[in-house]
Amino acid sequence: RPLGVLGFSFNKGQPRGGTEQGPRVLRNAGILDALERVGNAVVDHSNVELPNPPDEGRDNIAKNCRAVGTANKKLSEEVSRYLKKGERLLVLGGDHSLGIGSIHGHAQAQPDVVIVWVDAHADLNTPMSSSSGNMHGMPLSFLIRELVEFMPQTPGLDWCKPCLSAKDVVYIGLRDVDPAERLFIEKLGITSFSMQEVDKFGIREVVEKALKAVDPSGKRPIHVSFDVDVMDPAHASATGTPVPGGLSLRESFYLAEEIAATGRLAVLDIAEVNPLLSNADGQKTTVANAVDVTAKFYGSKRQGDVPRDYVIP
Ligand code: DIR
Ligand code: MN
Ligand code: MN
Ligand code: MN
Repeated sequence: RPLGVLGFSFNKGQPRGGTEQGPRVLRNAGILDALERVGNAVVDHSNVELPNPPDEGRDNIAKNCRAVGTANKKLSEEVSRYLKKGERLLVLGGDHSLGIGSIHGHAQAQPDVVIVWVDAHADLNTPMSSSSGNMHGMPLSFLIRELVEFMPQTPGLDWCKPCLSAKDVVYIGLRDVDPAERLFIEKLGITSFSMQEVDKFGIREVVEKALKAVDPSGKRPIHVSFDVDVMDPAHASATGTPVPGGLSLRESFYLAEEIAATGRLAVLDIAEVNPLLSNADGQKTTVANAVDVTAKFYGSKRQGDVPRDYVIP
């Protein structure tokens, strides 16, 4: 199956400029090449065309909700259209509010999708429970059916009907979770492997348990939403909300290699790369590591790869 690539050049789900440059810096770092080298038939669909939204002020508890809603509606439509054409998809963010459109679109095309949310944060706040008002901390609340009773009408997001059950979602890497998010996780019974469980079981058992929890049959399509801040700031400092104590590069690679081995990765989001933060060195390593982890999700292996057209010299 072809691998479509969609850029989502967007920053209004959080307050810092720079995430809109994620797609550009990831492409410049050779992400498409890295994917082709290991046998993927890559089709770059360029960036989702987004309207230039007017300034919204602070009239809603979910900041910039109209811009976030409009952009994500567009993303949802494109994701669903390309999946229905038979492609797999890589979505290059952009801030993590992109989870709304990417997962919504995925669920329209493949209603039995399961979500592996790989992040330091749970991104499960409702507009009311959020203390920041930043929508990159809210995407899952707009998608999970069991949360509808807690959701306000949000301008710009009326199109987004919840399409997931709590049991279709599993977290890996959590270490900065707000009180309401923790309560939702418990109330709804969302399976979660925080960094505490990564320490306790090791990444090998965590990945195995996570995939088993969300899909014991091992047959359903997988959507991985990967926030680069899940990685330790030593490996990904150019991101808006770095949190110490994260996944090592090795743990990140292992997770990606195991997901690749399932053969069921349908959509991968790479979110929250911000090339305007950190320092020159941090920017370089963050982008390089994001590219390397992405390649592992699509078949590149640490044991070594033989490129498709390789000839022994
Ligand atoms: C926090 C931070 N939980 C919030 N969320 C972040 O604003 O809701 N998500 N940084 O990636
Ligand atoms: Mn196209
Ligand atoms: Mn995060
Ligand atoms: Mn996130």
